[in-house]
Amino acid sequence: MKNILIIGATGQIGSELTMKLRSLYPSGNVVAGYIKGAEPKGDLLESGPSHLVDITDPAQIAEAVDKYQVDTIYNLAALLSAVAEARPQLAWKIGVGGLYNTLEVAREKNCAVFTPSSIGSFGESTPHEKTPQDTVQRPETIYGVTKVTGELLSDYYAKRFGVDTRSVRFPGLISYVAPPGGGTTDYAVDIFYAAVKGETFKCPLKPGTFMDMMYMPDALRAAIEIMEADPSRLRHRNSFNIASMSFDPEIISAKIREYVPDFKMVYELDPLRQKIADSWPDSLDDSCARYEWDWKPEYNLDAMTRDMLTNLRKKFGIAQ
Ligand code: AKB
Repeated sequence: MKNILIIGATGQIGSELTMKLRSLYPSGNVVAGYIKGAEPKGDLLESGPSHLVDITDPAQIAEAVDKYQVDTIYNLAALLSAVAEARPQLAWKIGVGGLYNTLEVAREKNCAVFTPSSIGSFGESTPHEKTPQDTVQRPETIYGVTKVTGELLSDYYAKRFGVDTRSVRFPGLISYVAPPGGGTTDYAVDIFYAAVKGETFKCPLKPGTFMDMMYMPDALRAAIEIMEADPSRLRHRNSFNIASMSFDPEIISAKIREYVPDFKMVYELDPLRQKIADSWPDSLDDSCARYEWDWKPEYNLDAMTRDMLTNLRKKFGIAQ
Protein backbone atom coordinates (compact mmCIF):
# COMPACT_ATOMS: atom_id res chain seq x y z
CA MET A 1 0.00 0.00 0.00
CA LYS A 2 1.45 3.35 -0.99
CA ASN A 3 -1.47 5.65 -1.72
CA ILE A 4 -4.68 4.79 0.05
CA LEU A 5 -8.27 6.02 -0.36
CA ILE A 6 -10.76 5.36 2.44
CA ILE A 7 -14.36 5.57 1.24
CA GLY A 8 -16.56 6.34 4.26
CA ALA A 9 -13.67 7.85 6.21
CA THR A 10 -15.87 9.77 8.66
CA GLY A 11 -17.85 6.73 9.85
CA GLN A 12 -17.39 4.47 12.90
CA ILE A 13 -14.51 2.42 11.42
CA GLY A 14 -13.29 4.95 8.86
CA SER A 15 -12.52 7.78 11.28
CA GLU A 16 -10.18 5.55 13.30
CA LEU A 17 -8.76 3.55 10.39
CA THR A 18 -7.80 6.74 8.52
CA MET A 19 -5.85 8.04 11.53
CA LYS A 20 -4.21 4.65 12.09
CA LEU A 21 -3.13 4.42 8.43
CA ARG A 22 -1.80 7.99 8.61
CA SER A 23 0.33 6.95 11.57
CA LEU A 24 1.81 4.05 9.58
CA TYR A 25 2.18 5.61 6.11
CA PRO A 26 3.07 9.18 5.07
CA SER A 27 -0.13 10.95 6.07
CA GLY A 28 -0.29 12.85 2.76
CA ASN A 29 -0.79 9.49 1.02
CA VAL A 30 -3.92 8.54 2.98
CA VAL A 31 -7.01 10.21 1.53
CA ALA A 32 -10.21 10.54 3.59
CA GLY A 33 -13.18 10.05 1.25
CA TYR A 34 -16.38 11.61 2.62
CA ILE A 35 -19.90 12.41 1.53
CA LYS A 36 -21.80 15.73 1.76
CA GLY A 37 -23.12 16.19 5.29
CA ALA A 38 -20.37 14.00 6.81
CA GLU A 39 -17.30 16.18 6.19
CA PRO A 40 -14.11 15.40 8.16
CA LYS A 41 -13.37 17.65 11.14
CA GLY A 42 -10.55 18.24 13.64
CA ASP A 43 -7.56 15.87 13.41
CA LEU A 44 -9.12 13.87 10.60
CA LEU A 45 -9.39 17.02 8.47
CA GLU A 46 -6.03 18.47 9.44
CA SER A 47 -3.79 15.39 9.34
CA GLY A 48 -4.08 14.62 5.61
CA PRO A 49 -5.96 15.11 2.35
CA SER A 50 -9.70 14.58 1.99
CA HIS A 51 -11.87 14.28 -1.11
CA LEU A 52 -15.61 14.15 -1.79
CA VAL A 53 -16.34 10.52 -2.74
CA ASP A 54 -19.94 9.36 -2.92
CA ILE A 55 -19.66 5.62 -3.57
CA THR A 56 -22.84 5.68 -5.67
CA ASP A 57 -21.03 7.92 -8.20
CA PRO A 58 -18.22 6.02 -10.01
CA ALA A 59 -16.84 9.26 -11.51
CA GLN A 60 -16.10 10.60 -8.02
CA ILE A 61 -14.23 7.41 -7.07
CA ALA A 62 -12.21 7.53 -10.31
CA GLU A 63 -11.40 11.23 -9.83
CA ALA A 64 -10.00 10.63 -6.32
CA VAL A 65 -8.00 7.58 -7.49
CA ASP A 66 -6.48 9.58 -10.38
CA LYS A 67 -5.77 12.72 -8.36
CA TYR A 68 -3.92 10.88 -5.56
CA GLN A 69 -2.57 7.94 -7.65
CA VAL A 70 -4.35 5.57 -5.33
CA ASP A 71 -3.33 1.90 -5.33
CA THR A 72 -5.44 0.66 -2.40
CA ILE A 73 -9.08 1.41 -1.61
CA TYR A 74 -10.75 0.74 1.75
CA ASN A 75 -14.46 0.61 0.98
CA LEU A 76 -16.24 1.24 4.29
CA ALA A 77 -19.51 2.66 2.97
CA ALA A 78 -22.54 0.73 4.29
CA LEU A 79 -25.76 0.99 6.28
CA LEU A 80 -25.60 -1.18 9.43
CA SER A 81 -28.04 -4.06 9.95
CA ALA A 82 -30.98 -2.50 11.82
CA VAL A 83 -31.03 0.74 9.84
CA ALA A 84 -30.68 -1.23 6.59
CA GLU A 85 -33.94 -3.07 7.38
CA ALA A 86 -35.68 0.32 7.47
CA ARG A 87 -34.11 1.38 4.13
CA PRO A 88 -33.42 -1.81 2.13
CA GLN A 89 -33.24 -0.10 -1.28
CA LEU A 90 -30.60 2.34 -0.06
CA ALA A 91 -28.72 -0.50 1.68
CA TRP A 92 -28.47 -2.33 -1.67
CA LYS A 93 -27.54 0.85 -3.59
CA ILE A 94 -24.63 1.58 -1.24
CA GLY A 95 -23.62 -1.96 -0.28
CA VAL A 96 -23.78 -3.63 -3.69
CA GLY A 97 -24.06 -0.78 -6.25
CA GLY A 98 -21.29 1.09 -4.43
CA LEU A 99 -19.08 -1.98 -4.28
CA TYR A 100 -19.62 -2.63 -8.00
CA ASN A 101 -18.58 0.98 -8.76
CA THR A 102 -15.49 0.58 -6.58
CA LEU A 103 -14.49 -2.73 -8.17
CA GLU A 104 -14.90 -1.35 -11.68
CA VAL A 105 -12.64 1.62 -10.87
CA ALA A 106 -10.19 -0.80 -9.24
CA ARG A 107 -10.21 -3.03 -12.33
CA GLU A 108 -9.55 -0.10 -14.67
CA LYS A 109 -6.94 1.58 -12.49
CA ASN A 110 -5.30 -1.44 -10.88
CA CYS A 111 -6.16 -0.90 -7.22
CA ALA A 112 -6.43 -3.41 -4.38
CA VAL A 113 -9.77 -3.28 -2.53
CA PHE A 114 -10.72 -4.04 1.09
CA THR A 115 -14.46 -4.34 1.78
CA PRO A 116 -15.56 -5.57 5.21
CA SER A 117 -18.08 -8.36 5.49
CA SER A 118 -19.76 -9.21 8.79
CA ILE A 119 -21.12 -11.87 11.12
CA GLY A 120 -24.35 -10.62 9.50
CA SER A 121 -23.45 -12.56 6.35
CA PHE A 122 -24.62 -15.70 8.19
CA GLY A 123 -28.20 -16.68 8.95
CA GLU A 124 -30.50 -19.00 10.85
CA SER A 125 -29.37 -22.13 8.96
CA THR A 126 -25.66 -21.50 9.64
CA PRO A 127 -24.10 -23.54 12.48
CA HIS A 128 -24.14 -21.05 15.37
CA GLU A 129 -21.31 -22.40 17.52
CA LYS A 130 -17.75 -21.99 16.23
CA THR A 131 -19.18 -21.11 12.82
CA PRO A 132 -16.74 -22.49 10.21
CA GLN A 133 -14.97 -20.36 7.61
CA ASP A 134 -16.76 -22.06 4.72
CA THR A 135 -20.38 -22.86 5.57
CA VAL A 136 -24.02 -22.08 4.76
CA GLN A 137 -24.63 -18.34 4.16
CA ARG A 138 -28.38 -17.74 3.78
CA PRO A 139 -29.03 -14.50 5.73
CA GLU A 140 -32.55 -13.07 5.77
CA THR A 141 -31.65 -9.43 6.42
CA ILE A 142 -30.90 -7.04 3.55
CA TYR A 143 -27.63 -6.25 5.34
CA GLY A 144 -26.65 -9.92 5.20
CA VAL A 145 -27.76 -10.23 1.58
CA THR A 146 -25.54 -7.28 0.61
CA LYS A 147 -22.61 -8.76 2.56
CA VAL A 148 -22.84 -12.20 0.93
CA THR A 149 -23.25 -10.57 -2.49
CA GLY A 150 -20.22 -8.41 -1.72
CA GLU A 151 -18.12 -11.43 -0.79
CA LEU A 152 -19.08 -13.24 -4.02
CA LEU A 153 -18.63 -10.17 -6.23
CA SER A 154 -15.22 -9.44 -4.71
CA ASP A 155 -14.07 -13.04 -5.26
CA TYR A 156 -15.40 -12.85 -8.83
CA TYR A 157 -13.33 -9.72 -9.56
CA ALA A 158 -10.25 -11.40 -8.06
CA LYS A 159 -10.61 -14.56 -10.19
CA ARG A 160 -11.97 -13.04 -13.39
CA PHE A 161 -10.00 -9.77 -13.56
CA GLY A 162 -7.13 -10.24 -11.11
CA VAL A 163 -8.28 -7.40 -8.83
CA ASP A 164 -6.59 -7.85 -5.44
CA THR A 165 -9.73 -7.98 -3.27
CA ARG A 166 -9.54 -8.98 0.40
CA SER A 167 -11.92 -8.91 3.33
CA VAL A 168 -12.68 -9.92 6.92
CA ARG A 169 -16.05 -10.68 8.53
CA PHE A 170 -16.21 -8.14 11.35
CA PRO A 171 -17.97 -9.01 14.61
CA GLY A 172 -19.67 -6.19 16.55
CA LEU A 173 -17.04 -3.46 16.97
CA ILE A 174 -16.57 -1.68 20.27
CA SER A 175 -14.88 1.70 20.53
CA TYR A 176 -14.88 4.85 22.66
CA VAL A 177 -14.04 7.12 19.71
CA ALA A 178 -16.91 7.23 17.19
CA PRO A 179 -20.29 5.71 18.05
CA PRO A 180 -21.85 3.11 15.74
CA GLY A 181 -25.19 3.93 14.13
CA GLY A 182 -28.01 1.49 13.53
CA GLY A 183 -26.32 -1.85 14.17
CA THR A 184 -27.56 -4.90 16.07
CA THR A 185 -24.40 -5.08 18.19
CA ASP A 186 -24.50 -1.37 19.20
CA TYR A 187 -25.73 -2.26 22.70
CA ALA A 188 -22.22 -3.46 23.55
CA VAL A 189 -20.96 0.11 23.02
CA ASP A 190 -23.95 1.91 24.55
CA ILE A 191 -23.64 -0.12 27.76
CA PHE A 192 -20.22 1.45 28.47
CA TYR A 193 -21.55 4.99 27.95
CA ALA A 194 -24.36 4.29 30.46
CA ALA A 195 -21.90 2.78 32.96
CA VAL A 196 -19.53 5.78 33.00
CA LYS A 197 -22.40 8.28 33.13
CA GLY A 198 -23.97 6.46 36.10
CA GLU A 199 -27.16 5.70 34.13
CA THR A 200 -29.24 2.50 34.20
CA PHE A 201 -28.68 0.72 30.89
CA LYS A 202 -31.76 -0.41 28.97
CA CYS A 203 -30.61 -3.52 27.13
CA PRO A 204 -32.41 -4.18 23.82
CA LEU A 205 -31.40 -7.88 23.66
CA LYS A 206 -32.39 -10.65 26.05
CA PRO A 207 -30.06 -12.66 28.30
CA GLY A 208 -28.44 -15.55 26.45
CA THR A 209 -28.04 -13.59 23.18
CA PHE A 210 -24.43 -14.41 22.36
CA MET A 211 -22.57 -12.65 19.53
CA ASP A 212 -18.94 -12.17 18.56
CA MET A 213 -17.51 -8.78 19.48
CA MET A 214 -14.13 -7.13 18.96
CA TYR A 215 -12.31 -4.10 20.34
CA MET A 216 -11.59 -1.51 17.63
CA PRO A 217 -7.75 -1.62 17.86
CA ASP A 218 -7.88 -5.33 16.93
CA ALA A 219 -10.34 -4.65 14.10
CA LEU A 220 -8.12 -1.90 12.64
CA ARG A 221 -5.09 -4.16 12.82
CA ALA A 222 -7.03 -6.93 11.04
CA ALA A 223 -8.03 -4.58 8.21
CA ILE A 224 -4.42 -3.49 7.72
CA GLU A 225 -2.77 -6.90 8.17
CA ILE A 226 -5.04 -8.66 5.67
CA MET A 227 -4.13 -6.05 3.01
CA GLU A 228 -0.42 -6.51 3.79
CA ALA A 229 -0.58 -10.32 3.89
CA ASP A 230 1.55 -12.42 1.53
CA PRO A 231 -0.88 -13.24 -1.32
CA SER A 232 0.79 -16.59 -1.99
CA ARG A 233 -0.43 -17.82 1.43
CA LEU A 234 -4.08 -16.78 0.91
CA ARG A 235 -6.40 -19.65 0.02
CA HIS A 236 -9.40 -17.50 0.92
CA ARG A 237 -9.96 -13.85 0.14
CA ASN A 238 -13.54 -12.73 0.62
CA SER A 239 -14.00 -13.07 3.45
CA PHE A 240 -12.12 -14.32 6.54
CA ASN A 241 -13.82 -15.10 9.87
CA ILE A 242 -12.02 -13.18 12.63
CA ALA A 243 -12.85 -13.39 16.32
CA SER A 244 -11.67 -12.30 19.74
CA MET A 245 -14.54 -12.61 22.26
CA SER A 246 -18.15 -13.76 22.46
CA PHE A 247 -20.55 -12.69 25.23
CA ASP A 248 -24.20 -12.07 26.05
CA PRO A 249 -25.67 -9.05 27.91
CA GLU A 250 -25.36 -10.81 31.30
CA ILE A 251 -21.64 -11.50 30.84
CA ILE A 252 -20.71 -7.98 29.72
CA SER A 253 -22.80 -6.31 32.44
CA ALA A 254 -21.19 -8.55 35.09
CA LYS A 255 -17.74 -7.63 33.73
CA ILE A 256 -18.54 -3.90 33.87
CA ARG A 257 -19.86 -4.35 37.44
CA GLU A 258 -16.39 -5.62 38.48
CA TYR A 259 -15.13 -2.06 37.83
CA VAL A 260 -18.38 -0.07 38.35
CA PRO A 261 -20.02 -1.92 41.29
CA ASP A 262 -23.27 0.10 41.30
CA PHE A 263 -23.87 -0.30 37.52
CA LYS A 264 -27.46 -1.32 36.76
CA MET A 265 -29.01 -2.91 33.65
CA VAL A 266 -32.67 -3.59 32.86
CA TYR A 267 -34.13 -5.29 29.80
CA GLU A 268 -36.24 -3.35 27.27
CA LEU A 269 -36.24 -5.57 24.20
CA ASP A 270 -36.11 -4.36 20.61
CA PRO A 271 -37.88 -7.08 18.55
CA LEU A 272 -36.09 -6.23 15.28
CA ARG A 273 -32.61 -6.32 16.81
CA GLN A 274 -33.46 -9.47 18.79
CA LYS A 275 -34.63 -11.26 15.61
CA ILE A 276 -31.45 -10.25 13.75
CA ALA A 277 -29.18 -11.22 16.66
CA ASP A 278 -30.89 -14.62 17.02
CA SER A 279 -30.11 -15.37 13.36
CA TRP A 280 -26.39 -14.57 13.74
CA PRO A 281 -23.64 -16.91 15.00
CA ASP A 282 -22.85 -17.13 18.71
CA SER A 283 -19.12 -17.48 17.97
CA LEU A 284 -16.92 -17.78 14.86
CA ASP A 285 -14.07 -20.18 14.14
CA ASP A 286 -11.24 -17.94 12.90
CA SER A 287 -8.61 -20.66 12.40
CA CYS A 288 -8.25 -19.96 8.63
CA ALA A 289 -7.30 -16.33 9.30
CA ARG A 290 -4.84 -17.49 11.97
CA TYR A 291 -3.30 -20.01 9.57
CA GLU A 292 -3.25 -17.99 6.32
CA TRP A 293 -2.12 -14.55 7.58
CA ASP A 294 -1.25 -15.04 11.26
CA TRP A 295 -4.32 -13.23 12.62
CA LYS A 296 -4.30 -12.99 16.41
CA PRO A 297 -6.45 -10.68 18.60
CA GLU A 298 -4.82 -8.78 21.47
CA TYR A 299 -7.85 -7.78 23.57
CA ASN A 300 -10.10 -10.08 25.61
CA LEU A 301 -13.25 -8.92 27.41
CA ASP A 302 -11.41 -7.87 30.56
CA ALA A 303 -8.68 -5.85 28.80
CA MET A 304 -11.26 -4.17 26.57
CA THR A 305 -13.56 -3.30 29.48
CA ARG A 306 -10.75 -1.65 31.44
CA ASP A 307 -9.60 0.35 28.40
CA MET A 308 -13.13 1.42 27.43
CA LEU A 309 -13.97 2.63 30.95
CA THR A 310 -10.67 4.51 31.31
CA ASN A 311 -10.99 6.25 27.95
CA LEU A 312 -14.69 7.09 28.24
CA ARG A 313 -14.11 8.61 31.69
CA LYS A 314 -11.32 10.72 30.18
CA LYS A 315 -13.58 11.72 27.27
CA PHE A 316 -16.34 12.92 29.62
CA GLY A 317 -13.97 14.42 32.24
CA ILE A 318 -15.12 11.93 34.91
CA ALA A 319 -12.66 11.14 37.72
CA GLN A 320 -11.05 7.67 37.43
C1 AKB B 1 -24.23 -4.51 12.97
O1 AKB B 1 -24.61 -4.81 14.11
O2 AKB B 1 -25.00 -4.28 12.02
C2 AKB B 1 -22.73 -4.49 12.71
C3 AKB B 1 -22.23 -5.81 12.25
C4 AKB B 1 -22.03 -6.90 13.22
O3 AKB B 1 -21.97 -5.99 11.10
N1 AKB B 1 -22.05 -4.06 13.88
